[in-house]
Amino acid sequence: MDWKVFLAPYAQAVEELKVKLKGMRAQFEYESLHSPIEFVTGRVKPITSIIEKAKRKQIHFDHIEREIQDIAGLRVVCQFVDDIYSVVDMLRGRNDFDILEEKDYISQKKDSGYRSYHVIIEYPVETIHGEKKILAEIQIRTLAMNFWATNEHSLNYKYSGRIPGNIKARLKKAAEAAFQLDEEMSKIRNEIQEAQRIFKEKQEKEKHNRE
Ligand code: 0O2
Ligand code: 0O2
Repeated sequence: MDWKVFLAPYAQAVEELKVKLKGMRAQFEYESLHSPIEFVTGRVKPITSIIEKAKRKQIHFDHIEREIQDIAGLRVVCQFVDDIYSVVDMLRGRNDFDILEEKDYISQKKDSGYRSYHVIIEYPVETIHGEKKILAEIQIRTLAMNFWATNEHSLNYKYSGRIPGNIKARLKKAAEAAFQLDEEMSKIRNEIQEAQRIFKEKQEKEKHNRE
């Protein structure tokens, strides 16, 4: 298998979707509105991870395109839990891709403690051989969920997926703390946004005075 050729449309999709999702954030800024998007990242799954996942899930190489949904992966990180649902609504309203599946690991968190909202899309990429529809996974989560998932992911890597029991228990506690943090921040959301608005106005005034 020529991986470079196989992965090319995925790399293009990730770059295009990053521009599009970052563009949504920029539009909120132009209109001086609170952006439900804090930042956007994207990656093409490393070849070794694709092979490992295919083996683990017993997926034949001919079926990778359909059965591994996160070869192209985008991540949208939000400040507040409500923002996640605003982003999901906006994704549902777009005409440049089709949503195939939504996985709500927020109301139904995973056993590990993982929380996030996943949207699987079918995205058309224009190639020199015509249109190719590929699958991509958009993970939408808060800063707190992201902090937890990033650390848990590193530990999983360190322990090759077999995290010792005592650390697992700590991670579950940390997941509960992250959940509480999201709850508290939602409760004082208006206060936080007011503070951010005042800070931004002050910055803009100072910039204006300097020019
Ligand atoms: P900014 O605002 O100048 O930082 P790229 O191709 O470089 O645009 P890529 O390859 O996805 O994007 O880069 P990466 O390193 O994965 O990070 C993507 C963006 O997310 C970067 O911003 C990071 O600064 C931002 N980012 C990552 N972690 C955090 C975080 O914890 N908090 C915040 N606020 N931002 C974070 P940009 O797009 O380069 O622009
Ligand atoms: P990566 O690139 O290392 O993040 P699965 O059978 O669960 O492995 P599936 O069926 O594709 O995979 O679906 P799922 O669980 O909806 O989504 C998979 C992705 O969600 C994972 O990708 C992670 O990015 C994230 N994820 C799911 N569960 C957890 C978890 O418990 N902890 C963390 N940190 N992330 C999680 P990969 O394949 O692990 O790849």
